[in-house]
Amino acid sequence: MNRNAVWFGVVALLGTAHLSAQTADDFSEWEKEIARSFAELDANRDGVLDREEVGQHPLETHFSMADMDEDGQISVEEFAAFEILVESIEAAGQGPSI
Ligand SMILES: [Ca+2]
Ligand SMILES: [Ca+2]
Repeated sequence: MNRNAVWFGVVALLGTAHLSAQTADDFSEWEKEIARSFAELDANRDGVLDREEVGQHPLETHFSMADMDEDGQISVEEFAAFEILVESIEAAGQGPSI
């Protein structure tokens, strides 16, 4: 199993946990929030984030981790998956803060 397959498995698990913990309304609010944060970072509006756009955002430090398909850009799906991961870590109250 390669690294990406492991990652997608982890994200799928976390996503399921995330969904079950919230109502559908909360989830669509969360989706909107993700889309808004993503749009704020996507300075050139090409629908993906590159390292330059991520800039000072905490995501910059973890760029290669968030970039699951290793194409050098963060898609909205990768961004959402990364946010779920960060929230899960924070909710668990363990690990380094991201
Ligand atoms: Ca962009
Ligand atoms: Ca990518």
